[in-house]
Amino acid sequence: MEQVFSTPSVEISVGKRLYTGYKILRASPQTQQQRTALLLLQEGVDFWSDIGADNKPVDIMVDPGHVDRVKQYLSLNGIDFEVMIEDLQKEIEVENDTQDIFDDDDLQRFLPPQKRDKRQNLQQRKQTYSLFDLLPFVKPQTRPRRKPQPSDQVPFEPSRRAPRVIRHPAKQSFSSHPVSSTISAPSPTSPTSSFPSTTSPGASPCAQTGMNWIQYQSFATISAWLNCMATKFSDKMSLIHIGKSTEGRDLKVVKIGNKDSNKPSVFIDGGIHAREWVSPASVAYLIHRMVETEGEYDSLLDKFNVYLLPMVNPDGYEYSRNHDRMWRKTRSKTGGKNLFGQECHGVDPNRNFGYHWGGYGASDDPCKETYRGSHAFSEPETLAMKNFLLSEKANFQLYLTFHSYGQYILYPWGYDKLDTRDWRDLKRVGDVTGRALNKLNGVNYQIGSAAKMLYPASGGSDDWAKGGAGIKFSYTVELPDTGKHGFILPARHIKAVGFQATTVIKAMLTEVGSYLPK
Ligand code: 0X9
Ligand code: ZN
Repeated sequence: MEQVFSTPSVEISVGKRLYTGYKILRASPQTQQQRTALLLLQEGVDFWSDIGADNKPVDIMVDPGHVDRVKQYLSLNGIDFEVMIEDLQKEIEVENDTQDIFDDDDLQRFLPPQKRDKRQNLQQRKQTYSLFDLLPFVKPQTRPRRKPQPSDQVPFEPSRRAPRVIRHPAKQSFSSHPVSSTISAPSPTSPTSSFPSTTSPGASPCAQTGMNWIQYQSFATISAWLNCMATKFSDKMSLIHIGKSTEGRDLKVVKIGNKDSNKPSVFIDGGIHAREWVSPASVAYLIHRMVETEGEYDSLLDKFNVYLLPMVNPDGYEYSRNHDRMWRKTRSKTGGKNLFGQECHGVDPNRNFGYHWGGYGASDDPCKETYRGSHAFSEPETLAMKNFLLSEKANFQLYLTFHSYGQYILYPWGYDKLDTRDWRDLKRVGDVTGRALNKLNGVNYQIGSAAKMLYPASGGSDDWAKGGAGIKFSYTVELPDTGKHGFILPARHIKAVGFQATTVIKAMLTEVGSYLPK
């Protein structure tokens, strides 16, 4: 592709890379020849998804200077394509807005039916629904299990509202994209409305950290929130420091459950890839629900200990917030330089785990998005996970890692199109989870082995969890959407996607439990 691509013109404003006029094209190759043509294109253009088998569409990010030539190239090769995102920068700028929340009909689904108002004018709506209606820090109002303790600086207080019982969230999805972009909202009966201020009765005791579910949060906020939660809910959760990132950020695992280490356990992580913001947000939401929802998780927590690492790659995440929204990798120094002499930082953490490390789909070029690292577990973040999973005295039965986007439930192997010996068990649990998501959230996930369903990619955490750590049930869940927004999922969807994550964990733990000795 040398003849097509020239020096990259990178627009930067106040230390941030801009994506003005960048387009996301979805190409649908139909033949091997067309896939080969895309492979050549991959040399010079950023792909959001890898080239898979069969006729899987591929999402390509193209800068404005090359849009016409890339379109021509696709047409010349007879490859069908559509424009998924017209101007990436525009999407980035509104992604974390809470302003448009009132303009958005989707939001109506976050509200209880009596509060929905389909055709009121905006001004009226603004008056009708305060922002506090959307604040997440509501204690779902069932009876408290224990009396307030003196150590609770902000004690639980019974709601002035009638108890809300979460039963069967209505089947709802909203889709405005032809390729079934489906994100379901939580039930209208789920606790979405809130008290008018963080100091009000019923507000989360950790709301003052700034944590909420209507915006993507900084690592510092998430970290402060975790510290606060561990203090306020010390009877339910604790923090385990498992190491530090390259830039010195703490990697904190939340442990929920009791001291019985013989119990079967699950490890859940998020934020392996920096730009997949909805992943750490959803794992944080899971922690919130597991800890702050009285009763909802009691029976599962009786059987399982749950370990959660909301952000595996905090350096990359912060880099994606402050400098380059599309950053995927870690931020370690690799020693690599590109054609223009610029240093190439970072390793793809999901190519850095030590099971079939360095095989298909993992690059040895430090300047590539899928750089595997100099050796397996070269990154402090992946090494910390490995050491923890191998040394913690826990009986891990399930490994679950949240990524985005695409709406997939993937199981090993990812390194090659091969089946595990127990693939039927993995598929069964995946299928049950997919059905639960569909029933409860009205959303469709595709289920299959990673290499066959997407593309072969070696060094993934899911493969290592199974092949290296011996955890039978291992899954990568690619959260929403299916491409309308891609990685730039507006923050107003966090709660709905987080709710899907709760459905995943409940279904998986219930099913995995049925494989365990009684
Ligand atoms: O390519 C990846 O690492 C994952 N997709 S993403 O778009 N989030 O980057 C999929 C990983 C699936 N698992 C393995 N290939 N082992
Ligand atoms: Zn990912």
